[in-house]
Amino acid sequence: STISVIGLGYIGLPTAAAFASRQKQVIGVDINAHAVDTINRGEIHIVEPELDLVVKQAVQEGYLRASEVPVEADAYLIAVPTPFQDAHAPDMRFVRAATESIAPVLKKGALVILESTSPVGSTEQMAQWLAALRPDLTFPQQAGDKADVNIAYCPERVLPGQVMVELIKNDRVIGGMTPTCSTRASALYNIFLEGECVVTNARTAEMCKLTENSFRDVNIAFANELSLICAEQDINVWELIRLANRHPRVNILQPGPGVGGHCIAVDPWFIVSQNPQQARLIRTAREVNDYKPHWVIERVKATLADCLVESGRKASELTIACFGLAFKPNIDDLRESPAMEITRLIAEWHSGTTLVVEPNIHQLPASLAHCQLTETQDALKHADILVMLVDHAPFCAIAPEAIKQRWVVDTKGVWR
Ligand code: SAJ
Repeated sequence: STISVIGLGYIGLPTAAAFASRQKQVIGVDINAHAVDTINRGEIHIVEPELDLVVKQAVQEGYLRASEVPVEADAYLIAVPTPFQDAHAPDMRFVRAATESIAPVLKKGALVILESTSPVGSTEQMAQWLAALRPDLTFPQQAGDKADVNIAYCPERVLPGQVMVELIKNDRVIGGMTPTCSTRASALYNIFLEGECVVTNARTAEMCKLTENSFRDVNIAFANELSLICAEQDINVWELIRLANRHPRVNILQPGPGVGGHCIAVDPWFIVSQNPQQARLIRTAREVNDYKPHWVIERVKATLADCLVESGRKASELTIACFGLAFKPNIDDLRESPAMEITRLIAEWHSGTTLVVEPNIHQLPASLAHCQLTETQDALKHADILVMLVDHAPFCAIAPEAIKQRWVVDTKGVWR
């Protein structure tokens, strides 16, 4: 039997590789020709620990290949991005395009699984799109358990940076449109899953994914709000949280420069846009977290102002070094990264040099054309102001004696 994964990004490629590593024939499909060529050479176009080896072996042994066009398969997994549009409404264009691309090759007996984070009702919507394009087949919304095609929503919940472990170990929520859909989807994931398949319906599974990420967002917002309060009250927020967390029922997360990535900063909006009246706390948490980068910029500006007064130099003579661009530690993923946004705004406004240290990339993105990418030692030597944005392991390892600068804005509390 053949498994086809549509969308070979941070989720699709590891999933395709996991099936292929269990000796299943997997065809990965992506509209990005560069990704397809790279994978067919046995290489990867993203950074994720261990993924390169698994893909290399799967391609060499002939279990995994990539294609730009969908082919006939027994099971399809759709793992394409679902960003949001203006006013934070989910943008389902990629899911729709992926669904429509498999419709012509869909055969009787196929299983279609949506993995992309999606608003409640998306799986039913996908089934309707398919039914409209394939009147010759029956679907669960019409034929229930007797449908020619089975459909389920099965969200991923892997943590970037630990995908290859979490993909296999985490429990998986399986939301079939019918009990047969759930049974078939569970059997499919059990090919590589060591965690448990927990069965529910499609709508609950859709909401479950959104709930998990909203829970985390609300909790990070709590920590970020504390960091603003503590700055006003002259209290070290990291010490405060350490102390409060000694309580057996308190477990506060860590404040930072804001919330990034393509999940936590996005998914809560799907709940808010569908339930604007009810989702008040979830919306406020998003606003608190989205405000944090702007607060950090204000801190940098205030620090520069102090530095000007004390040093008697001009702003154009001062160098600011930003440590970290990624959306979280020890990865290369810059998507929706608050550190990127902060660095871009600093570089736009600062008349002197802006240095960037990001050990996980080799070239600065175009939006940071005015900055210079450099190494830690160089930045420590030349910068007047240090801005700590991402607690990458090498940054945490910098000895306090090595930091001679008096002017430090530390959003992660690692150089305190
Ligand atoms: N962050 C903080 N403070 C913290 C924890 C995180 O500021 O205490 C920030 C990070 O720096 C980052 C953002 O939050 O900017 C998100 O990072 P994360 O590690 O919380 O989550 P992601 O986006 O890498 O992955 C999340 C995970 N969801 C949950 O933990 C509930 C992952 O399991 C999901 O699979 C993933 O979203 C996804 O794809 O939806």
